[in-house]
Amino acid sequence: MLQALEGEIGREQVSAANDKIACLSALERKVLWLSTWMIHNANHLRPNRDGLKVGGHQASSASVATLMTALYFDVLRPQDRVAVKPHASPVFHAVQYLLGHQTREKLERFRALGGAQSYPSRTKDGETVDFSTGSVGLGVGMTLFTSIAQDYLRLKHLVPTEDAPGRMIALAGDAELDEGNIFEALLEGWKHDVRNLWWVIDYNRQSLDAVVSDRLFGRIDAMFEMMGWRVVTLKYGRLLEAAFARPDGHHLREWIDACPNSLYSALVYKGGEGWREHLHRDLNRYPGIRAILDDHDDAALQRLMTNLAGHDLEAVLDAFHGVVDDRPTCFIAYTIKGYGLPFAGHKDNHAGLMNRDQMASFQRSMGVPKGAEWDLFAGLDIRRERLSAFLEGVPLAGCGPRWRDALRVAVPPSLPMARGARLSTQEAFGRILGDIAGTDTELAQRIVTTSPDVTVSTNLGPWVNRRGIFDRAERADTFREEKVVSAQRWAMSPQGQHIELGIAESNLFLQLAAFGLAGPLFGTRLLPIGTLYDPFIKRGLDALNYACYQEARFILVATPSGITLAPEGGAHQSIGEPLVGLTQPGLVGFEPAFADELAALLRWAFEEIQRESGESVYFRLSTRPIEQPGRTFSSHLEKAIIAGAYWLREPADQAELAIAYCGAVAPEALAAHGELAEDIPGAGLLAITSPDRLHRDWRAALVKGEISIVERLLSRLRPGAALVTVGDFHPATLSWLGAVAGNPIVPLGVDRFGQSGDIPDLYQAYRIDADAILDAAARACLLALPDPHASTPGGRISFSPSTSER
Ligand SMILES: Cc1ncc(C[n+]2csc(CCOP(=O)(O)OP(=O)(O)O)c2C)c(N)n1
Ligand SMILES: [Mg+2]
Repeated sequence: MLQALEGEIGREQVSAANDKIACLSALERKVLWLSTWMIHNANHLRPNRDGLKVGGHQASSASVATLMTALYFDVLRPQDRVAVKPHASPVFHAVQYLLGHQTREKLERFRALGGAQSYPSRTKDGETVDFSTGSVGLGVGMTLFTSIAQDYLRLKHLVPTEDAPGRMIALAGDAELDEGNIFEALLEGWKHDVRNLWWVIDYNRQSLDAVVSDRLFGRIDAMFEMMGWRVVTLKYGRLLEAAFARPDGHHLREWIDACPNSLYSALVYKGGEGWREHLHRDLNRYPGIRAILDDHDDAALQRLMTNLAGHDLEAVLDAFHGVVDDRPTCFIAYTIKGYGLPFAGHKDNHAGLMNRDQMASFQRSMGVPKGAEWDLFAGLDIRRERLSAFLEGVPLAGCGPRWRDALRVAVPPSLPMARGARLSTQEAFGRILGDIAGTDTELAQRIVTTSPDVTVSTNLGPWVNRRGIFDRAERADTFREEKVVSAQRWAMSPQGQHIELGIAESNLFLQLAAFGLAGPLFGTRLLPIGTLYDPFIKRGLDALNYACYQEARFILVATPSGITLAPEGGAHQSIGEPLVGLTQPGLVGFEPAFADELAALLRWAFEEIQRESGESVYFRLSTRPIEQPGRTFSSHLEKAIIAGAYWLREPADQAELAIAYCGAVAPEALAAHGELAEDIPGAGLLAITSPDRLHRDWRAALVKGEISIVERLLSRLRPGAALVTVGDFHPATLSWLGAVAGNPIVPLGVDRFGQSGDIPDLYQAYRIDADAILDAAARACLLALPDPHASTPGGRISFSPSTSER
């Protein structure tokens, strides 16, 4: 009786498992069909107005159809997060469509305005996307840093910890592993003992241009194991394993193992006949192999020889479900690029599109009737109701929105001002943050800082001393325990609020991206601040762009900057970075000159990064101590500083000239302005705190037909008055000011670099010192249009050029 019952239960389990496999196989087929059709529709059936290829990657998509089916319809739990290789976007959209999270309209408009995006995009596709991808390698790295963010939140109990942590999963193309950021991330992950991380490598041995080097898997394997990862290799599917088990079958295995990637790919493309010819030539002496060849017609032989585990649903499911601990795991899944499609294995298939005839025969083979191309169930040998019921039970189907709401972190009405007669903005930053660290506010609790080995030299020291370094484990500060005197106290613990990174700026930006998405990903906001040297923004520029594209919110503090770095300069001088601030969507750039400006702006930044339509904020700071204005701070002034500019020295009504300066050159601008007092008594001195905000406001106002802030400021000058702009950056940062009201302009700035020296020498050499400003003022006045209202004809004013020209 008991035995019979057990038998009954066993049979039920088997039948449930079979049912699941049947449903998943049907979905796998559908995913392949829909992704292929989506691309075909976009390229061949939609009206084309510009003659450009729409594109989409049918081969890259087919390569991951099985892996994504297994993940999305069975393995993933709501708390798991995935970065999908960019060019598998059609598969991703097809999966979402089947889960009821994507509309047919969007699929029909794949790659069109408002349609499903070419590459999965948080900002454009919305909720279904956990991580945007596009620039290969970055999405993969992003999962690693998100895992650190998850640990950070859980270990501090900033998020509920009853549920198991999510697994951060990257579905990566094998060629993505060529990107340097992967290696940088791997090493950093090892240092931080990263957990709950899966990288699933679609090992199709093809990149965009070519077939990848032979035996690369060995290198990949060793690399991950060296970093403490588990490596799970999914190589052969069940058909091949069964063939290997036959008499002489091991020769077949050895043959495939030794087969160069290009030959394997070429034979995949050629099909059964090609395999037969080669196997016959190489292994005909083995009776068992001859028997295998005899048992398989060409189609069956092609099926057998392409039966890699990455296309074997059950093998894939076993591998994924086999990992139950939190050790980072790399799955090397052998696949075929274009699997199931006519150009499978062809080395040129990356951007290949099936033509109409190929599509028609593929459609027939898929059993999808004409007109039913978008139907969820057409062509599947499974009942609609059964598949619908299965889909309803998929954990990701009914889990509600993927993005979490997170409460705002309160920001106090003002931040402590760094006091002192002479201060640099970098010093002020360190002091303000150090003061916040000493408070017990929510703001202090939610700030998390990070820096790629320049924590001390960017003045994060006072913050770190008070708030400690984050580590999954408690680690003592040995120097302190050994009573070695040091200004830096670096105890490490899960309570720490600074993430110390190795020198890899790309990691910094991915870390900021991950922490800057803590709200939507985990439901608790963090306020990340990353510091680095300004010139090294360029090192991580693509990762910065990636972070902004995902609408991650963070504060970037770049210091020191420009040639003002002076003796330490030379190779470290930054020139074009303010233009990054000006041109990078999702990032607002500021370059304050004074400590009080920075305090107002930082406070604003903590609000801004939490605003629904806010952005991340970039501060370009300096190590140059300059005399502080020692002023009382009105709310009017505060507003102007945040808006981007204010008159530090008001111009007289209808003034002839204004000097507009930004950042650390304030003393030179003030000195030049002082010298001009005699020749042009009413000249104004415009302090610019954000070329970026001014420029945006100007453009927006032009569109709306309103008066911009900068226009209003410049309207204090007479029409056609002269302008000089100056900053320790490329002159293009401010030269556009001449176009606002048609003022003749002489823009000063730096357009070469590489020289160290002290500030007076460098400012003179690069022509941004007071003399240069005076010369520029003289030239600008010569260019200025005559004042129609002037009492003397000509209206030009002149004054002596600077000492350097005298
Ligand atoms: C940083 C970057 N460089 C270049 C590209 C263009 N690109 C897109 S996919 C690809 C090849 C990817 O090959 P692989 O990762 O093996 O994916 P597969 O198509 O084989 O699945 C390249 C070079 C890119 N998207 N990002
Ligand atoms: Mg590849």
